[in-house]
Amino acid sequence: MSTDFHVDTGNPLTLWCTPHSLYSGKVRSYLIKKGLPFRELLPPHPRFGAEVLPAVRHFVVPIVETTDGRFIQDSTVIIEELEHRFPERPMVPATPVQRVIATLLGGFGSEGLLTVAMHYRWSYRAEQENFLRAEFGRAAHHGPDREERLASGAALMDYFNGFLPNLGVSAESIPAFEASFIELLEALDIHFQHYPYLLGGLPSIADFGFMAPLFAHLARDPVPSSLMKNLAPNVYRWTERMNLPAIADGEFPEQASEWFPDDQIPQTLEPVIRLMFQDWGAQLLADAEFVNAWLLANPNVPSGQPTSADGERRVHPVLGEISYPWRGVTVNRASAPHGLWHFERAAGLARELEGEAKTRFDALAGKLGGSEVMRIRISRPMRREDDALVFA
Ligand SMILES: N[C@@H](CCC(=O)N[C@@H](CS)C(=O)NCC(=O)O)C(=O)O
Repeated sequence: MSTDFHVDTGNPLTLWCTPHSLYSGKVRSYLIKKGLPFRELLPPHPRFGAEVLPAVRHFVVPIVETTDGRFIQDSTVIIEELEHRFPERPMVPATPVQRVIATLLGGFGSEGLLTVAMHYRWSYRAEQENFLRAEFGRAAHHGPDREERLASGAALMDYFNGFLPNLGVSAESIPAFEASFIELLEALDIHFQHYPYLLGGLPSIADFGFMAPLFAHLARDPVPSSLMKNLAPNVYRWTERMNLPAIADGEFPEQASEWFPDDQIPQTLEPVIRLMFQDWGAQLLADAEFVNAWLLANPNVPSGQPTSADGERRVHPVLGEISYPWRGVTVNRASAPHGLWHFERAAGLARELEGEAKTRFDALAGKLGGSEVMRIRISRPMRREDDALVFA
């Protein structure tokens, strides 16, 4: 698979995915950059219904099937498990501040930018209807009949389209979400003119998290793709680079294929981190307040119960409704524990920092508007278990 690095896994892994899926884009670029051989299969394949669905018990992608017959769901868990199995060429920074920042950015990409990605896919549906039908069709139907596949795509689209209000998209909030996205594109475009990846010359979990929204939706769907190409061509180029096996890029001939030295965070990344604290932080603070109140009102939730209000296992569990001020508007949306789970993975690492690393991280968070966010505590831990998010 890779031209400059290759891990011999015996047999290739299988990535159950679709080309237009947000979290599949994250795992695909991870497998490519990690140098792990894999093949892709899509849900219309008969083995999906016969073997994958009974194992995972959600109709969902991405799922990685390992050569020892395990099916792993959740893009973050997949990366964690494969990092454990294949420790060569690590994708999680080893130094303390970079590790916290990479985990935070990976979470921001994976969950904090979901609304923007879904907004540009669905609020502009009419302008990109045929493309979306074809893409959703690929996920639902194999075969040469074009009309049949478009019809299958249309049926699936109505289900996903329905997610939008849960994510806080409304006529009032749309201008704020679009402004936040354009600011992020601008900050990233400057950074990617200096460096090929978020943490320098080597991709990390930060880049893979960002690939979730920035590839399948925002770089591929016609309306946001045109916006990204015109406003932030370096970001578009990064999405291409992230799907190439080579780590080095000829545009940066002097760049060593490694993370920034001495645990540094470069100046060009600071505006991106500031936007993360501001824009994802507002949601995390509202989610944390809601979840802590919910846990107070539901003290007898048993360990292992899924983090949905009704206790059911869901791909995107919801505990209730939240409402919070952000960028001059009110966002009304579902409270999404998955975002807090991501955040807590980073916040837990931040709390373990000691000495000079702690001083440096606290100073960086303070300078970039993150002190209040970094104080968030959830009164009960959450974990992934049996392919679902549960209370510990
Ligand atoms: N937390 C999961 C989310 C996976 C997910 O949302 N997958 C989408 C496609 S990108 C899906 O299949 N959703 C089905 C559903 O939400 O019912 C992950 O990181 O893998």
